[in-house]
Amino acid sequence: MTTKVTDFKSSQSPDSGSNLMPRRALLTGSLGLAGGALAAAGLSPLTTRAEGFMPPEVPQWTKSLGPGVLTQPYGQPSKFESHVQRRTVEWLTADRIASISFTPLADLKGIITPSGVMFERYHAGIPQINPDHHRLMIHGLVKRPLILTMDDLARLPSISMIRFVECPANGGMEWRGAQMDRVQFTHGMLACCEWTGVLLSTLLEEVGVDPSASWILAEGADGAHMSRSIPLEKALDDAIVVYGQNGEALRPEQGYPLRLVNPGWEGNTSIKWLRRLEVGDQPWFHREETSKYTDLMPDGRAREFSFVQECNSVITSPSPEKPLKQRGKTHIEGFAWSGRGKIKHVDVSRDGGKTWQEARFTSMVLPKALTRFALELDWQGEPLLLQSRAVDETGYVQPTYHQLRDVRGTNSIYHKNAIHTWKIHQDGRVENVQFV
Ligand SMILES: Nc1nc2c(c(=O)[nH]1)N[C@H]1C(S)=C(S)[C@@H](COP(=O)(O)O)O[C@H]1N2
Ligand SMILES: [Mo]
Repeated sequence: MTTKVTDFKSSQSPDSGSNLMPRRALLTGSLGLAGGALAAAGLSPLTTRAEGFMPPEVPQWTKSLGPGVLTQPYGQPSKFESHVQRRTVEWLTADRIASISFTPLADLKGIITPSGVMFERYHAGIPQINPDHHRLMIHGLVKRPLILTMDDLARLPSISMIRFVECPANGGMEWRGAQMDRVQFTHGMLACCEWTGVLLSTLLEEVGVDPSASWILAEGADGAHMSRSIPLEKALDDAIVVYGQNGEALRPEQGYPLRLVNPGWEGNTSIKWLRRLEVGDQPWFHREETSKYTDLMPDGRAREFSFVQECNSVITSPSPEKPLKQRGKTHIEGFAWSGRGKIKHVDVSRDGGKTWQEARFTSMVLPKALTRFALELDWQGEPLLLQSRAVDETGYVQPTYHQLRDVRGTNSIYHKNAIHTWKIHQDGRVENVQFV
């Protein structure tokens, strides 16, 4: 066996590049030997795709020196991962200044969204803010109005928490029947990061809130001056004024140097580039809570201040981006999340909701955070209608499209959390289908 391996190595010509493909012809000639050696050792390739890249071959990168330290003072993902990127739906917005890009959910590992691929939503582009010049003003119904610098904020007690941020327009295109061809577009206005900053309640203690106060206005320093009214109750609960994301400073796209994060609530309320907090005794009824971010109900009335992102889930593999490449054992994987707390359990159906099986969690189960689930699948080429249905700790069950439309009609844009269906074709291709 050892001799054979040595023979095989010495039989190869030197490879000029690190790519193995040019040697493929050579390898094919030697495969009988390699295959024989493997079989003798009780080994066989797990997939047919492994052919031609099998031990005992030694690839070029193992026989040479690579780039040294500080080749990239700030590291980047491997070039082979360049398909993992934000993407936009071109017809969705007229201009990239006021637009949205989507998180590549199908390629995420674990529950943390890397900062570089978190979805971005701007109403006036990204302001380039010098943190030394940034100020946060807190005023209104308070005893001691304050203007804080970033240094002032750094001196206050900090806290870190892993929480999702989701735009309530996530899935909105599907309300009207647009069947997007990637899970990135059906569900990718969603991300989950570790956020570090100061609890808003800590700041409110510093300024001393007047007993008559009940609402807070948060305003951004971008050209849109984007603003939302937040009930004082949320501000005193878990709202956090954030300067850190996934172990480093916030990214400019995410609000550098300072943003609000309202865990579990409409992403729209998590004001980026935060420059002003005003304490008042009623909401301000600004643009983003009247003209936008309300839900037009079937009776013609509009639901407003629908803050909570209700329980939702989606299968990320298989998905249009992750077709089934071969028959046999694999597993179904996805994300579940709820703006009301922890996920209690997730069921998966292969037959469009007729029968369900409980999935298992493959990550930590944190409140208001993405949670991963998985279920084994032994696929023999039969067509499937895959669905996931999440239940949160309040007992809320993710609705079907039918149930959601019964209550909300067809005029909504926001808060679509219906059970999603992927059709798996016999060739393993995955299609987005709306299935009641
Ligand atoms: N100042 C400001 N804050 C903002 C926005 C904005 O355009 N300006 N967009 C909001 C919207 S609609 C969403 S969904 C979230 C998205 O956060 P992200 O861009 O970090 O993903 O930011 C919110 N905060
Ligand atoms: Mo949003």
